[in-house]
Amino acid sequence: MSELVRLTKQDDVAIITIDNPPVNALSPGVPEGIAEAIELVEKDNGVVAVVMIGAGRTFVAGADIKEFGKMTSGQSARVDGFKPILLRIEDCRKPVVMAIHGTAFGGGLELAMAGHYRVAVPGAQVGQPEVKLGIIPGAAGTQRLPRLVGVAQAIAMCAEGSPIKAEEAAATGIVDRIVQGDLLAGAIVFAKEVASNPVRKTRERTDRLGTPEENESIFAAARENARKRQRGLLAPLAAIDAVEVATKLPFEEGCLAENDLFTRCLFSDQSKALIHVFFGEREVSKIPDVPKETPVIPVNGAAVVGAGTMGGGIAMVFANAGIPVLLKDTDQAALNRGFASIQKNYANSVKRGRFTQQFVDERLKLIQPTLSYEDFTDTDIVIEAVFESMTLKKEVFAELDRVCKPSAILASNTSTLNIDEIAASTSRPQFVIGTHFFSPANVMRLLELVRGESTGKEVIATCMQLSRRIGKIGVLVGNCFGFAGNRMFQPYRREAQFLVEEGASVETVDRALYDFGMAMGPLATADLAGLDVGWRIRKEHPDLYKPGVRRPIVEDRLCELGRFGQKTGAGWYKYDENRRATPDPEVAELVRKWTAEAGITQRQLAPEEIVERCIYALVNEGARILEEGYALRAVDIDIIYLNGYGFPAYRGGPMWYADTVGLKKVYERVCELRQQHGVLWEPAPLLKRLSEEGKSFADFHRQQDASSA
Ligand code: 3H9
Repeated sequence: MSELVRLTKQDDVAIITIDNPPVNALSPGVPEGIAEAIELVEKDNGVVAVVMIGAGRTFVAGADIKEFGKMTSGQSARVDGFKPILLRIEDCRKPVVMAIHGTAFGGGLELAMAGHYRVAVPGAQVGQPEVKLGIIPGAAGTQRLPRLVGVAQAIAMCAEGSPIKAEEAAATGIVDRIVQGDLLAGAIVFAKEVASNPVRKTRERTDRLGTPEENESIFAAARENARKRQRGLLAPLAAIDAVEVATKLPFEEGCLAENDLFTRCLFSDQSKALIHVFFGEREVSKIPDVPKETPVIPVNGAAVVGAGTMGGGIAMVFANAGIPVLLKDTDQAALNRGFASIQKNYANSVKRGRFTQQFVDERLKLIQPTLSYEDFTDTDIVIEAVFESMTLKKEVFAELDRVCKPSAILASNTSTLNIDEIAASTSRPQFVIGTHFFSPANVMRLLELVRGESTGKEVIATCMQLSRRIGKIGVLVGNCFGFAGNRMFQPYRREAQFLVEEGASVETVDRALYDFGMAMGPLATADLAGLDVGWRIRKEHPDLYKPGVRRPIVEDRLCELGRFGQKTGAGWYKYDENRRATPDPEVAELVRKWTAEAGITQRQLAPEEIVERCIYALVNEGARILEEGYALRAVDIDIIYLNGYGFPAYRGGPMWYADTVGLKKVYERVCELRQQHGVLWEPAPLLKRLSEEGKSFADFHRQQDASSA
């Protein structure tokens, strides 16, 4: 028998244990081992029932996702081998009880549904998360699940991909019993109870499949919902189609239809991109010179300096993770305003059903407002979130250095400023790091961790671990102006403005990028963030612009007119009291006037050119960041853009997208743009080199350790 599957016996119950750490994925050897074990128990007259269970921390977390890459590159043809094994389990004449702890996801739930009964420990989770990988369940999940839980619930699980807890699974019909205490012992007791029952096969059930009349409106609503909430994604619609087939065709034909849809999704660019994202999200936590064993500093209490929007959001992040947090500002009025805004935020979450009142009350108790640094003496980590001014930040850090215990991590939430210069105002630069949260901090998942030249490895390891604990995805970047995310965003935004100055309307530019899949267009995003932020930075850093090189003219002038974006009711758009945007003819008029004065020729711009100019500007700068070592890998940049800048996950991130287009094509277009628009489009050397070598960004691995990032 395969080493990955064990067969043992307790009394007259056979126990099949799947043991493929870390998550018991259905890698080659596992399905075969299960099949072999079923044959053996079928033949063993001393066995009256079977329990199937996962070793270690979980039941089966699904197919081995690494295998999908091999399939789509033609290295393996195993797509459909698992389904006959599931039929074999279902046809076993002895009841098979699936014992679930941890997660039964994807192929894991499909395996569980082929059993005759399912028991689970409280808190275990079951789900069909395949859509998050751009595919649909491929081993009859879309056919068995509606037979167990009904059409509406099956659609919700297959098309949205969100798991449900064992308790809910018991209420909906997936789980037959919740086992308190030891799972294996409970499953064996259950197996003995049902040993003499006739086996019931999920695939033969039709009682929950509904009628065509009932189902019609359910499917219509699901499709509308998927188009709206999972914009641009193909898999959710395919999953709905597959569940619909289950209501119309016999099981075997339904499986064939599911297979067609599954294969089409698996071979799509979207699936490849989303699988890249799955592994990328895990890869970013791996820092070559900060090994897993690096000791971490215990974090039991935090403090935030600055009770503005950002500081308040960060305090909520800590409180939500159950970490007590001090929130400091310089005067009582500012502190009151900050705290009131936190309360309002939480109240909205309760209204929307995200949190219960009790949860919120407990979190609020964890946030302790203060006016004094003297309360910081025992704090493990301080996040400075004051106004973006180097002078002010240095003052704050000097003060923190004075009051905080020697092992405290001193972090700055700066989005652009030099971490080394900030660190130099303390006596402990090895404890200083950048923690760049994204607005709104309590919502956005990205946390850029900025490594200064002295930042200690323990500090990095601690912040990486802390990111996960506070529900963020931490990505380590180097200390350059704007770090990785904002440094790339600058040319992206620059091109968006140039396009408006060359004749595209504000709405046309935003629409083109929205249709590409961005969460918002670049100009609407600028209005949301506040145009004055960049304006202030440009005034503070006139050196960012080279004499004789074109620079955008409109945004600074909008700022001079007091149009700072949403917060002032006007920016690129105008806004009503609910911050709903409408195009502003006044802006169009002003742009015409200012560009005529500047002698900029107006022309028609197609959406393709708009997308290329904005996205290739991102890619070209990303290539520089990568080559200069300010990002560890191309995938780190992708994860930053997906989680902090609304880049569509189904395109994999800007660097993956460029790889998909082909670097040769991207490079040639950048060269054309260089000819048309000048030095701002100088191709990044890495883009040129990889394109000439026929390689991709994914192929780029830095030789030395990435100590600069
Ligand atoms: C599917 O089943 C299709 C079917 O319909 C069948 C068709 C025939 N495969 O996340 P973690 C690795 S599609 C390969 O850090 P956690 C992961 O990369 C699949 N590897 O742990 C990581 O490796 P490393 C449907 C996998 O405790 C390590 O395991 N299933 C897989 O935070 C630990 O993972 C899913 O989509 C896998 N399936 O979370 C479930 N899963 O240490 C995907 C994990 O080298 N998995 N790895 O970086 C998850 O959601 C989470 O991993 C899970 C554990 C919740 C299970």
